[in-house]
Formats: sequence, C-alpha cells, structure tokens
Amino acid sequence: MFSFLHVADIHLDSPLRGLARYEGAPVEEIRGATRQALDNLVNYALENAISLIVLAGDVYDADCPDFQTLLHFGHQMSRLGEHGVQVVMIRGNHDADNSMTASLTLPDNVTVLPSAKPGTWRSPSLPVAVHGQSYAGREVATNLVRDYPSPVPGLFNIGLLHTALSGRPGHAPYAPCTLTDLAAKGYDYWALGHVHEFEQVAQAPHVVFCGCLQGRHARETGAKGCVRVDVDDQGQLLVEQVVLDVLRWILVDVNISGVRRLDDLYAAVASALRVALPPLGNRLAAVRLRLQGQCAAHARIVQDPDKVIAQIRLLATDLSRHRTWIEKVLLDTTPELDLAVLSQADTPQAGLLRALKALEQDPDELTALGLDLRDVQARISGSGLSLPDLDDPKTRSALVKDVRNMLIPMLAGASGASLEEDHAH
Ligand SMILES: [Mn+2]
Repeated sequence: MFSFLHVADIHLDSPLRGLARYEGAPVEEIRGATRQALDNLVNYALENAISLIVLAGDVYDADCPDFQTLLHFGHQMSRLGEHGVQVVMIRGNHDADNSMTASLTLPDNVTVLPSAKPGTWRSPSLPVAVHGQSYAGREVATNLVRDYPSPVPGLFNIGLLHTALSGRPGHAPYAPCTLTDLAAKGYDYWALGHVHEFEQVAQAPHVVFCGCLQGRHARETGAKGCVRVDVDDQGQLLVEQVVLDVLRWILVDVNISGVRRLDDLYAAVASALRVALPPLGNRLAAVRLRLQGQCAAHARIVQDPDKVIAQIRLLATDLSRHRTWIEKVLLDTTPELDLAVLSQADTPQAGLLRALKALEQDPDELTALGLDLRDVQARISGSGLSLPDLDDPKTRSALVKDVRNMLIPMLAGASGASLEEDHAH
C-alpha cells in the first residue's frame, strides 16, 4: 500500500488578471495566493507522510527572469527533499523548455523528465515507474503518447502528460490524444495537467485531471488543489481531491427584481454574501457579483454606478472582515418602466424609444447617423482592442439595449419625481 500526490498547473506568481486595487481589498494576500497554495501542498505532503509527488506541467506561468519565483519553488522542493519526498515533473506550455530563459538546477529530490523524447523514472523506494515528456516549446501539436514507453512489468506505472485530450473548452488543444491512445499504453494511472478543472475522465485505466492548485480568475471557480491517490496491495485505487486553495473565486447572482430603494439593494447584496461566503471557511473570497432584475432601483444605479459599486465593496469588506475582494460588479438590471406603453405616448421619450428601435432593426439608420469610426479604428489598431461590429444584428441589438436601459430611466428621473424616496429615508 502506498500513496502519491498528483499536482499540475501551479502557475506560481501568475499575475491575477483584473486585480483592481481599492481601499479595504486584501490585495497583498491575493497576490501571494499561488505561493501560499504551494506551501499548503508541501505541508500536506509532509503531514501525511507522502513520499511521491508527480507534477504534470505549468509550474510557472511565464519566464521568471528575476529568479524570485524560481527560488520560491526550489525552496519548497528542498523542504520536501529534507523529508525524503521525491518529485517527478514535466514542463507544460507555460514553462516549456525554450520559453524559460532563466532556470535553476533543482534539488536532487526533483526529476524533470526530458523534452526531446519521453523518459522513465523509477522510484528508489516504491514499486512505481513514472513515464512522461516535457514540452520543448509552447505549442505542441503532435500526439506525444504514441512514443511513450511500454509499462515496466511488476511496477505501478504512471503516465505524466500535459494535454487537453481531444479538446476541452477554454483550453488550447495541445498534445492532442484520445482515451483509446492512453488505455492502449497499459499504464495504471494517467496524471494529466493543462485543464484547470478537477475531472476523473476514466477509471480503466484511471485518467485524471487534478485541476490547477489555485484559481486565478473569475472563470476558475470552485475548489482547487491536488489529487491524492492511494494504491492498496490488490492494486485498487482510491482517488480523491485534496483542497489546498487559499483564495476562492465565486460568482454571486443577486436578483433585485421589484426593488426600489438603494438601501434595499444593499440589503439584498448583504444577504446574498452571507449565504455565499461561509462555505469558503477561512479562505479569501474573490467575488464577481451580478445584479439582475427589472426594478425601479435601476434608475438610481445608472445615475451613479460608481457609488453603487463602491458601496457594495465597503459592505463586503465590512461583513467579511476584510476577507473579500469584489473583483467586479456586473450591472445587468433593467428599468421598471413599461417600454411598450411608453413608446406609444406622444412624448420626447417615446420618440427616442422609436428612434432606438429603428437603429436596432435597420443598419441603414445607423449609416444615416453619419458615424465615422475610421479615426478611432486607426488609433486603437495594434492595441488588441477592436470596435464592435455594427453590421452584426446581435451586436447592434445589445448596444441599443444598453443605451435604452441607461437613457430612458435618466430621462424619467430628470423630472425628479421618483428620486425623493431615498433622501426621505
Ligand atoms: Mn497548460
């Protein structure tokens, strides 16, 4: 009976995308999240007397020319080495051989399998062989599995591979291969990396994505960590996720249909957070919060959206005792006004609504506005930004909807009648 840990996609010191600084946000702790998660991994291995860790690529997010990130990883490996823990790893697309200008020779307990061809490592203490191949360059378009060696008879054979199999949404299709290719090798366990979601893809043989060690942006929600595999004397496997993340990304939807006052909006946000945050335990929360619903409060939100967002941030800071970062607030509410009725009336708003409708439906109306965006286009060329395609009916419709949701309540509010309530409170 023995156990090992399967880890991948540590992306150490990866810059957290969209890290908006604001007073009260635990920015420094958030920045250190990938390091802290790696520390957690090492602590878990030492506390549980694990003697083998296999690492399926993407330790680093990118080249680390200042050596600090490499030093941090090396130091953690050394902690493992002091206790006799062996680490066998391959490089992935993010830390491919030719993309890392800076490198350090790692401590003796770490083996990096080669990139020119697959390599095999045999454990000095366990009945285990690990086979794997590192990425030589960022984009590996070939099926690497075919050249992997035959299993070593009498040993427990682990295949290490950085791949999206035959394709996984949101992940570049590197080192493509099928489950049939993997099964044909006759290994006992395939330790895969690259896909950031934990997934037990198959059981005969076991094919597993352990997921990333620490979520890094709003699309990487859910518990993150590594996988622990226990192999008993009959060769039966127990595969379980070990949660090691220190910062959890969550999407919180708040429906404020029918809400009139901003105070009631904030109360709805507070109760949604009181439900969403406790299951995270002591972890930091990175929250993308979405306000939805048809409501009179919409008119007040569009008058000063920055204030609404700041108030939500303060509220989250306060109720979580500085353990929450509101990454983004999506304002997806719609006005309470009945636009169909409004557009029938003989008022300036009705005329505006009809003009917007025409813009939405007829591209010639847009042309007739005489918009000339060539200058804007020229200025942003090469920046990676692009102008919305106004010839696309879906894009036009979405833009007009935004304009309508913003303009009509502002015009209605300009009469002043509906805005007194908050002040009277
Ligand atoms: Mn990758």
